[in-house]
Amino acid sequence: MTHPDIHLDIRGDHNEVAVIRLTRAAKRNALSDGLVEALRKTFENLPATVRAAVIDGEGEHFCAGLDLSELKERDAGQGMHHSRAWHVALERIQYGPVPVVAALHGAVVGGGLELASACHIRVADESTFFALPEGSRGIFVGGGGSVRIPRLIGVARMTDMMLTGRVYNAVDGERIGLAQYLVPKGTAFDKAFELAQRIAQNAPLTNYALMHALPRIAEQPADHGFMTEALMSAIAQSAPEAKQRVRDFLEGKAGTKVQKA
Ligand code: 1HE
Repeated sequence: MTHPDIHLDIRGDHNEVAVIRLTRAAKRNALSDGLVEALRKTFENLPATVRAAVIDGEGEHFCAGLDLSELKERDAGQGMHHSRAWHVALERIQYGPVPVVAALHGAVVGGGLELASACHIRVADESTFFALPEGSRGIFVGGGGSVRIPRLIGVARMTDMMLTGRVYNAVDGERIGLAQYLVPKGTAFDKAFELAQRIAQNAPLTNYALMHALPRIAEQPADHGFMTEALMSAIAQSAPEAKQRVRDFLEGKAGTKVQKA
């Protein structure tokens, strides 16, 4: 274990799902510098069997953001390095080895929302609320929020959240795109785990393409995007596993027919 405030549990018949839990409930899972570093190390050192991950928080809240008790006077250079350390850690989640599902409940605020935004899927239970209190604390986001959050909800909504301290409840959070799933109170982890198990069954190269190629393609000019897509598509379908999966479907052995929703 890299840090007392983080717990890693490897689950599944083939040890394919990593469950990463913030265990600092007494401080609402506020992210100290040590905890941010531990998150980075955890994602850098996941066992090779892991194909998907879930991240959640112990207690009544997912995460209260930056540990404000560590917010000290920093000169510009130190402040930049502090923010960059968050960037590195959260990039290890977004562009790490496996897709990550965030199981959200209670406060998902400040750096907690930045952490959730670095994940690939967000499941919010009905108790979840989202906010960016940085505006009222006289600071700015520093954990990649200004890059990732507008891509989920748009610049106008993020500006409003920071200028006015607006809090979105779970229903509105899901409506505007802060979460992709809304589930009854207390069930976010179960849903996130179910999704992670499903994701873990995909061909690893497809998951890699979705994590590493898709967000970059979406940022490229269309003609570059089409080219990157063609390359990624050719690589994915040439993998032996892809050929086997298509053969299984054509022979009626796949068991993964698309069902009506
Ligand atoms: C904390 C923190 C924290 C709680 N840093 N200690 N984030 C914020 O501005 C959010 C600040 N927190 C809150 O608004 C509330 O704590 C909650 C809505 C999340 C939860 O409320 P509640 O009533 O359940 O708990 P509480 O009584 O406010 O807090 C319980 C304890 O956790 C208390 O410590 P105690 O020793 O008095 O028991 C709090 O001080 C402590 N605590 N949140 C440190 N954030 C990369 S840049 C990112 C920039 C940001 O994230 S800024 C936004 C920071």
